[in-house]
Amino acid sequence: MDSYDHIKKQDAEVFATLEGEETREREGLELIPSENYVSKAVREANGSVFTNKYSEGYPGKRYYGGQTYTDQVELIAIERAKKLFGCDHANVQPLGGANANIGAYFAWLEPGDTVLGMDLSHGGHLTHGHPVTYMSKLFNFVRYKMKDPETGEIDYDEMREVAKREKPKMILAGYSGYSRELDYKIIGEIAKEVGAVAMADMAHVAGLIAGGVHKNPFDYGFQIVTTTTHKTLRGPRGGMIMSKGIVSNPMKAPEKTIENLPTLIDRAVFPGLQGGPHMNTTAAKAIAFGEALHPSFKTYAAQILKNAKAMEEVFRNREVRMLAGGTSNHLILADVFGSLGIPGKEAEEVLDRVGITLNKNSIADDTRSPFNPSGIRLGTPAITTRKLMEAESARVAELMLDALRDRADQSKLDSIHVEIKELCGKFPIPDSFV
Ligand code: DSN
Repeated sequence: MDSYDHIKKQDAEVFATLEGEETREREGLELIPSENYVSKAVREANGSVFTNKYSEGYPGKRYYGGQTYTDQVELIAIERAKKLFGCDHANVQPLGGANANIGAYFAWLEPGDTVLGMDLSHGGHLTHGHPVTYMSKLFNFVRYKMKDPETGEIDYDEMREVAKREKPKMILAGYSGYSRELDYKIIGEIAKEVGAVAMADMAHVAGLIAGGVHKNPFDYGFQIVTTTTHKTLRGPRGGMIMSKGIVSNPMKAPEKTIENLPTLIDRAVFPGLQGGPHMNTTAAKAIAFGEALHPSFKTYAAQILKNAKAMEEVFRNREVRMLAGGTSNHLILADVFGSLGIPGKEAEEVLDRVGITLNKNSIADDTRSPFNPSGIRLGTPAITTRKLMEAESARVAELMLDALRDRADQSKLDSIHVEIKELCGKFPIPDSFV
């Protein structure tokens, strides 16, 4: 356990929550596909003195004094991000993935403009224009879907048709509940045909792209790529926007052209959307990007996929329906209501009781409510960080399905919980990844 000496001395109430969370993470398996365990170095940076500093503006152009080291650390983060993803520009200031997406919209779109994105129940994300978001009131979001939820193939013909009809200013590739890879080449071509900017929200798969096991949208003509820095990328909670184009002085408003996207993005993030960036998080991002540039990250990314495949095989053998017919990335979306008669909410609760954390999730065209949907979503980034391999991943999938089957039998659940704890003991959360 981390020492947290000062917190312990000063604030017993908060200390108790830290202690509880640390035990929960140590003794349970994390299968939420958007979560991961960061290294101690990332956590140290996140809790560092940089949290004290205001740094509105950009390196060399700040509105407050005392920026020698904040400038240095932000430049390190930017250079590493550019190297990792092969682009001209990175804005590392977005406080999260939602801010990154909103910043990208504000950089390029005018109110009333149309965005073509993935249907939300087919895997798209809230920030891609769900009716509950403010963005959906500002911009007009239209949708593309899977052709067939059993294979996961996207209906690219329909995408082209909708794009020609609706004339979007932006086509958005990205998802949080889709288990295949998108065809960036076709999406990039469609965007070009209709004169739209191609933007990828790679939040879920950033680590897979950084590790070279998934394609990089920048290689297929995409102009903007947003991401979170946690999830598969294994950094601190935060966001980032990358682009191709001319990087120029963010203090001067440029003409609205594709080439000027980097500067349009900088100005959209600050002063357009945010105030002071969180420099402690920027330092932690810099460290995480350094870790992702290390050769070992390629092995990590490849193992995430192998582990997901091992779990997929168990689900298939036990005849549990998987959306998109399985997985080609780090996540699986399983229709537990359709296959096992267990609603997603109950499945999540049963698995929590045996030390397995995942989340309930809507499935394509779900008729159940989002709060008690038909599916569960699970993924392998965090267990792969713990160094579980295919055999252990398959065993975890077996134990999950056993727990769901035997959910009324407490003694069976208890023995599954014991096995999960033993597995956690054998595969502790590492402090360092390089
Ligand atoms: N909340 C994230 C996820 O779990 O996919 C997306 O923002």
